[in-house]
Amino acid sequence: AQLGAELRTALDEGQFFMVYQPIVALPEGRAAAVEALVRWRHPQRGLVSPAEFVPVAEHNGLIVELGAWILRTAAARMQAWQCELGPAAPGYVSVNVSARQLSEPDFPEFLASVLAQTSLPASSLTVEVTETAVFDSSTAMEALRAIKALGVRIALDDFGTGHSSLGLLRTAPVDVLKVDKSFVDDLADTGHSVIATALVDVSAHLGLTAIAEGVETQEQADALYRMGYRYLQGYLYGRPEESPTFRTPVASTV
Ligand code: G
Ligand code: G
Ligand code: MN
Ligand code: NA
Repeated sequence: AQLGAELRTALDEGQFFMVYQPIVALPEGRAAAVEALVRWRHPQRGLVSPAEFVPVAEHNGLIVELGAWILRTAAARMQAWQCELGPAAPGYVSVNVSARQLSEPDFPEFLASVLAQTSLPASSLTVEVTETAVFDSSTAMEALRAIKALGVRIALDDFGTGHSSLGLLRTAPVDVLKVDKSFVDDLADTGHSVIATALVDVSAHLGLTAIAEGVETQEQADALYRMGYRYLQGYLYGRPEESPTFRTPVASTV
């Protein structure tokens, strides 16, 4: 309850800020995209993890206002990079959207207004939703279709950790599959590596872009590349930072 009450103050006093982590395209090694992640600089507690406060904000409903701030901030930042860097800018920014936000009836309309206000092309924005958010709500599928109609891409985040359904990949208007870090962590395990291979194959056949998350070592990157992954994200290529620089290439060739 304490943290919940403090979230209101945090929004009013500007204690939140965004960090951005590169999503790298191989073999060139350029930053094809960035994922936007929120951080909270608490005046007493220091940095509080979103793993801690996002569920609280979901519960008390403040995620709608916080999520709106996150989308506006990330879209404006992406637009600024496009102006400053031109073709050297990442292709799109990927923003996490919570189940509660997605279930707001006017969410697609809100997204459209953010694009208009920031002059960001719809194709430069992707929203990340979890499979659970899509399954748990009767209106999520409708929202996804409306988002898609704007020209905004949709990524299914943390794939493989929830009630993963391959059927969902076919029926939901999904463009990007983010394969959860848990598979990448343990590629030495045959079961994990078989699933990671299956997911990149399914993605290719369904016309989805597969992104492997949580890549920390060159060995993992090499193994994922051999499986067919061409988009990787993780500490190996860069931590989430307030002001990332998009040097090319970010990655060494596999
Ligand atoms: O960045 P980090 O690993 O600390 O994030 C922890 C968790 O918080 C992850 O599940 C991530 O998806 C979530 N998260 C981070 N930033 C955002 C955000 O801007 N919006 C939402 N809804 N969740 C976020
Ligand atoms: O749930 P979601 O995938 O949005 O959350 C991404 C989280 O993973 C963020 O908190 C981010 O900081 C974290 N992260 C990104 N890359 C790595 C990595 O290589 N290793 C670890 N341990 N965490 C990572
Ligand atoms: Mn994510
Ligand atoms: Na994820």
